[in-house]
Amino acid sequence: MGLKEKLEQKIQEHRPRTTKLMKEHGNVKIGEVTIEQAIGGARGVKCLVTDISYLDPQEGIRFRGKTIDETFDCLPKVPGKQYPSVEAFWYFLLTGEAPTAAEAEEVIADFKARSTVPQYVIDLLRAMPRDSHPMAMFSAAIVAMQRESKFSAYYKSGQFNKMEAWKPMYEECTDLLAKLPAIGAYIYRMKYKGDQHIPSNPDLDFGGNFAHMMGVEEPYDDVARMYFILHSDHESGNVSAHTTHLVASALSDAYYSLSAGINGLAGPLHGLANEEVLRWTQNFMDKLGGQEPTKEAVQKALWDTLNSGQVIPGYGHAVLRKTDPRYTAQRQFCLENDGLKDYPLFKLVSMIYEVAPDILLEQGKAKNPWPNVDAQSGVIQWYYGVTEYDFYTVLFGIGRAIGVLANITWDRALGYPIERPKSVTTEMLEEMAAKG
Ligand code: NMX
Ligand code: MLT
Repeated sequence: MGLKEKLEQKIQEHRPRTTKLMKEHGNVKIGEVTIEQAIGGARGVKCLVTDISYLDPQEGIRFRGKTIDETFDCLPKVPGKQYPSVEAFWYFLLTGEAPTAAEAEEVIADFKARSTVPQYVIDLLRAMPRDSHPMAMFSAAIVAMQRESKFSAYYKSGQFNKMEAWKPMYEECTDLLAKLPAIGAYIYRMKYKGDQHIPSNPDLDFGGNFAHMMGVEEPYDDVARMYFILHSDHESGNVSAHTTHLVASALSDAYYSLSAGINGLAGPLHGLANEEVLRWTQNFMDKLGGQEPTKEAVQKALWDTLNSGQVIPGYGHAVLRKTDPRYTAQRQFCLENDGLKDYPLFKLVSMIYEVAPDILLEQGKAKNPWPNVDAQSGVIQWYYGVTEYDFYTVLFGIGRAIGVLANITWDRALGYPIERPKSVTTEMLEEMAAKG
């Protein structure tokens, strides 16, 4: 059974559960909202539903019920490689089942058939000022392809059927995802590699072809697979996932929705933190002027950052209350790699890990003093020669697309309505507060 047929089967099985919950248990309370939550960014308010991933504050992310290690273990690996293909993972996120090697190969072939980037996207990227941020380029490239939308064409066809709408959405999410490695690599080489480009290799999978088009040698292909899978999904409340879902809830197509989500990812409190971590460490190294970093110097630099009103990038989290297992997975990758283990930047990042939590605890503001995914990801990129850190959030964006596109396919499958929470005025809150 192909992926689309398997997905259809899963959707048919799932729909009665959602219908039953809505019809028979729609008035069961799952939480309350306080004034602090209404003003404070809806932290902890349970008002989104997804089965694709779940974030436990202590344990971290599970994809379709599996931890990071279980996820990597259950998926077929690319032959001769350490990590599974992104295509196998896409199958898993969509269906909740690990594909066989043959099923994964089918998805790889399907992605290849959809991977050509239209020339007008290249023209658009070339027309943008070369110093545009890579995330602005990435987002613009995605929204430019809206004219290809199969979902919008279906909506306009006059035959729109809510139960069938996931099909064109699935098609265009796959179309869009399959093109992202080539778009990312084009931006990278246009901006940083003298505008010299490397044509796609049709024999390679998503991660392998990305590494090839970036012009970075093995094992960067496995790094890319690991990186994209780790960054794919973090349940639905984070800014990029929530934005993508929100925009799609208006029946905007995948191009509009993903572009909007990518714009949210570009903020320094969200995905741009991976760029900020490298900017911070490079500034720190520059100030040291070639001297070995000491714990005392790191402590002083972290306090200087806090005292100047800035956050320590890569630390803290809105949900997590422990070290992010995505941080740990990447740290483990470094520790198991002889070159990386002794790499000065890795040692510095490890030293920050030793001192930053205590400093954040002493400062007493951050609810979570532990590192998140962004604190570790740049080191690996840097080690493999991708040192242009303003590109790092594009890497996050390619990964994040896998999760959010799987989510909006399911949004259409389950007929989720337009999202429209209610607002109140400050005066109303004051009245409610007075009543207690
Ligand atoms: N450095 C300094 N202050 C911090 C940090 C940090 N790393 N994390 C939280 N705080 C402060 C926060 O700014 C807030 O201060 P104030 O009361 O003055 O506004 C206070 O601690 C309470 O914030 P929290 O409730 O702990 O965190 P919140 O849920 O509001 O925000 C983040 C979560 C992730 C935005 C926040 O921890 C942060 O800014 N971290 C640094 C940026 C970062 O690493 N972002 C990447 C997150 C993961 N990702 O990839 O998206
Ligand atoms: C993410 O991966 O989206 C970040 O860790 C932020 C979040 O979950 O809020």
